[in-house]
Amino acid sequence: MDHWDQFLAPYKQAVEELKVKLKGLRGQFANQRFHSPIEFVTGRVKPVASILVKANLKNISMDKLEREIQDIAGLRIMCQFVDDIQTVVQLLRNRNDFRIVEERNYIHHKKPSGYRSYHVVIEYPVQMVDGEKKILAEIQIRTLAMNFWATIEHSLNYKYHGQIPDEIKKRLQAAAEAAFHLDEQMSEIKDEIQEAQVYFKKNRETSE
Ligand code: 0O2
Repeated sequence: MDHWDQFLAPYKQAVEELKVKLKGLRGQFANQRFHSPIEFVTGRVKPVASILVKANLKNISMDKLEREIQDIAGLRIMCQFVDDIQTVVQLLRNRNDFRIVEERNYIHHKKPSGYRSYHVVIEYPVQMVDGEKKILAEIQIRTLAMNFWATIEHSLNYKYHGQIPDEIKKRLQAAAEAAFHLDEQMSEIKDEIQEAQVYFKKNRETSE
């Protein structure tokens, strides 16, 4: 096993475990026939190249990676409605299998790029063969519209090596506002949408 495999092993374990746990929450809501505040969950371990770029950018020495790069293990929870985000955050606060270290609300305080999301940094204990290892993981919680925007902006950032031309930047900022407006509109007809979803699900179940 090389140095990076060894370093990343607890992070890989944590991402797999957390994906199961968070997807489990979604399943529990579905079983109880409640609206699930969780639409879907994804997770990834940050690639070594990205860890090195971030460390370089933020002047973080190799011995401080574990503490200072908080999203080596990253989970993402997508929600249908903005209100669902607080419900999910509360669900996370109520758990006792990890400890919340920090919360960053980029919904009330959007980033200059237009980025909106709620970040929760947790300390998660992983059971390894040589004992328990506590690692940091970042859970990003956002609506489907916020996720759509962030995914597009992330690929443009990659394409332009972090230097998106001003004209495109402006369009992205406007698109972020449009996405937020879409979320607001959907929230206004939330009850109507949820009723339709329950009706749709019932009908599908009886016809199966
Ligand atoms: P990747 O490829 O997603 O892993 P900083 O990076 O300094 O802004 P910090 O302290 O690392 O911030 O924490 P923050 O901002 O809570 O979390 C960083 C992560 O949030 C990023 O990870 C992205 O996933 C997401 N993010 C933050 N700002 C933006 C943005 O403007 N646009 C998009 N698309 N995503 C953003 P990485 O490491 O950038 O990359």
